[in-house]
Amino acid sequence: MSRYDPSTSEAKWQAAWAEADVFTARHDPARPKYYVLEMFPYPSGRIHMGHVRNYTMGDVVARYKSSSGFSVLHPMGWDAFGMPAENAAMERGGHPKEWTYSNIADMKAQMKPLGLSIDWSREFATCDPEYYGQQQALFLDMLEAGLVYRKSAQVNWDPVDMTVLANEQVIDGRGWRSGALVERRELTQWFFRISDFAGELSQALDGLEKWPEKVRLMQRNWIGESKGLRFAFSTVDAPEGHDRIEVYTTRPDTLMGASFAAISPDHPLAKALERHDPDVAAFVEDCRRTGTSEEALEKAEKKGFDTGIRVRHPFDTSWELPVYIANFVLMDYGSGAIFGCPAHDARDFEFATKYGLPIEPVFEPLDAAAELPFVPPKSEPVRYIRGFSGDEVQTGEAAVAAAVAFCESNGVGQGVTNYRLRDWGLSRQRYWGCPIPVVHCAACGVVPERKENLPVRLPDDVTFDQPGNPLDRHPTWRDVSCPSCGSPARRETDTMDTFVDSSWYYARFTAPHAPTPTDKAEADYWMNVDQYIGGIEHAILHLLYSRFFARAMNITGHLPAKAAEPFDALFTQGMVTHEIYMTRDERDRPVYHLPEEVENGRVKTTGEAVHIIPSAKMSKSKKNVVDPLSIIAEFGADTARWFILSDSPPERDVEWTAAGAEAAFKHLSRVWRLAVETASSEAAPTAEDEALIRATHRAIDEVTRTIDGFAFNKAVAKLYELTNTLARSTAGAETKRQTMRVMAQLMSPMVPHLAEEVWTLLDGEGMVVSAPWPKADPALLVEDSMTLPIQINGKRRSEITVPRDMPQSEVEKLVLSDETVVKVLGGAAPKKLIVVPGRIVNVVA
Ligand code: ANZ
Ligand code: ZN
Repeated sequence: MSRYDPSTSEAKWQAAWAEADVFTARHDPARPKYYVLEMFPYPSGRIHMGHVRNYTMGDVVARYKSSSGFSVLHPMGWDAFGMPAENAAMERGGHPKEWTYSNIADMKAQMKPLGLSIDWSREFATCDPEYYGQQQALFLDMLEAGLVYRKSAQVNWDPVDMTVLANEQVIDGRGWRSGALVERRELTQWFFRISDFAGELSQALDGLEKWPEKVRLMQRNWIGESKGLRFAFSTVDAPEGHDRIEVYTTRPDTLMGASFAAISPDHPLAKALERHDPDVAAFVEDCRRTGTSEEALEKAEKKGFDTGIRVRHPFDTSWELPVYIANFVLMDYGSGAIFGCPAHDARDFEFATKYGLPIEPVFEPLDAAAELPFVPPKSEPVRYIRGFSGDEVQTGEAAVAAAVAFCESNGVGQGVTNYRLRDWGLSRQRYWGCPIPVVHCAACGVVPERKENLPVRLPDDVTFDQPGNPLDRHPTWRDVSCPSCGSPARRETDTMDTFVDSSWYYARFTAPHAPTPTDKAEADYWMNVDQYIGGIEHAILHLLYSRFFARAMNITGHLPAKAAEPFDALFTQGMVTHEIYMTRDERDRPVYHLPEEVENGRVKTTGEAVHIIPSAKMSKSKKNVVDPLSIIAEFGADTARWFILSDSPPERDVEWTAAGAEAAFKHLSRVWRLAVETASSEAAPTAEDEALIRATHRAIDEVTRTIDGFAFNKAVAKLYELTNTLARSTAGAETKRQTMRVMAQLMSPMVPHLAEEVWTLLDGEGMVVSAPWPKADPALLVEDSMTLPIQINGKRRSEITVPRDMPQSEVEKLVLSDETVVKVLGGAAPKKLIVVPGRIVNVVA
């Protein structure tokens, strides 16, 4: 290759790597292992620049670790179940399975040219029966261990699509696809007992030091640990069996400002009242129409229904508070009942104002009169008018602690820790997911499928011409005999939430074809994932569910205890952005144009000037997308990789520009030209050799450190610098060749194809992919040397050059071995030897 020509070179090296089988992960007990994983993609059919960035980063780490002596596991798979496949089948016909596998084939073909160091022998899709069969085995083990259970729960029901919707799929009270008004329904659903692990999942976040702080914070907030008081009101005039109402409060310090109690529309007391009172029934029915999410409830107008029942205040039994049913009280948080203190809670204030309830402050600001509601941060000192401890001025935090202590010592309730995290509902009334492997038998109830009958396969012969779950109307699949008693029974037709599939795939990669979910020896060797890389959009659910599954897999014997936290280090990369090009049509509506349709600020075909909107995340709707394949076709994969690593720190957004891509290509071409020149040079060694050797070692040191620190842009910058240094250097040919070989090694994680080409040209041994990572010689890194004059008997006679930080005793030794000093002393010890640090050496002979 005399000209830099990635089009032939890249395919050639990819074939050579495959031939040499260099990316197959090997369980080698003699070597340390390194497991690097990028979040596996959903097979939408097209890879985009976000994928390119994500996989390139993982690839840099994988290649670097492999060169550094680690046995590397760098797998890839497909998060392949989910709604889009089913929607495609409904809209365009065809089968979700065909759609999915053909997309996988397409995407894999698009990924291959990137030259990623992936062990493709471990590839799987979560819709492979082999994978989901093991997921079913895992489910059965979790069922046996009590980690999964059934209960009746409120769900968002889309009456047109006949399916349950997640909260995010309900938009303004309507189904996101059908647009139908969503109903709240009570259905029996499967749940993972993740809330049992809430405390542990929250506390263990402290130990995840190699995770971004913001991700830990997001998880912590989602789990939502709070400390408060649980106590019971005694009731007046309540139906039988309801003489107590338990409440949970995080502000027991405000108890003396209580003006009402409120229960959830789903509270047992509300249900009891509903049976006899049509007004209650109507109110409760109305509440159920709003979505089930906390957010929906937060936004909805606060509504209450006065039940006529009262409760006694715990500190003054003659003080009675009315009991309302209120739409903002959730049944599955705390105890589904509250007391309201309108003076110090905005929601209670709105409620009390609406229903004419008293509003009595418990504390005031230190300096001014209180404007109600007064809701200062808990850490702020305030003046208590009606508190529980002697101190008038204290923070909310201190007052809460004092109130809990006071209540406990008076036998009114107990300090408790509560979590916002709910159990994870995994049932989906969908076809394209992992079947839940149980059977419903009239005689035996819920019966687990026998393990030897796994996988419970999805039937292929289904159609999507009717709404609802095709499994429900597939008699030969649905109707089975009970695995326990043999009488006619029905398969569970719900499938699992696709988050289940991605909650343990990292464990399966350690032994993708094992006849059990994992293989102990393999899991022991490969776990944990040393470096996980992905998008911040998965910072909450996916990571939390994975952390739960790792614990569940430990309990069920499928993962070692050390893997309770499966991801040692997490990196969340920034987005790839691009300018948006817009014109307007005759009715002033925006029209967007692809970057390739625009030149010099004008639409190529029409000459119309475009309005340029600043860079934003690449998105099809705004057409600010660049197709990785077209970039590879134009410049090669190495250019795409180099550019996407070069411009910004990996955690920040990177703006894709045509000029940037071109500059990257130019640089790589220059490196190649320099390599060709260097290879044929015959220049003799010069005085410049040492300087170039030093620069080379400094580059080794810096690139190594910056790759280790995930600062790939800095590694790239250093390689630019080394290229310039080499180009300008007048060192001899041999030294230059040595530098060029090191350059090939240092750039091989980023631009692996060009690196192989350069390495070969300069007679590197074997392929650079298998060459050990270069080591910087610490002695050559010491740039900070200094020259000290040596005075002998007051006269300057010589000098020495030493590292600036050399200890005095070492300098003395060097002085005594100086030629002139040795001559003058003639074998005798000096009378005096004084080193003035940084200045001068005095020798008295
Ligand atoms: C009395 C009170 C007075 C409260 C006050 C707040 C301010 P966090 O902190 O998010 O955990 N609450 C308790 N259970 C509830 C439920 N099932 N549905 C709706 N709200 C509920 O929230 C705890 C606070 O939210 C509790 O403290 C309770 O109101 C309310 F000035 O009790 B508080
Ligand atoms: Zn049975």
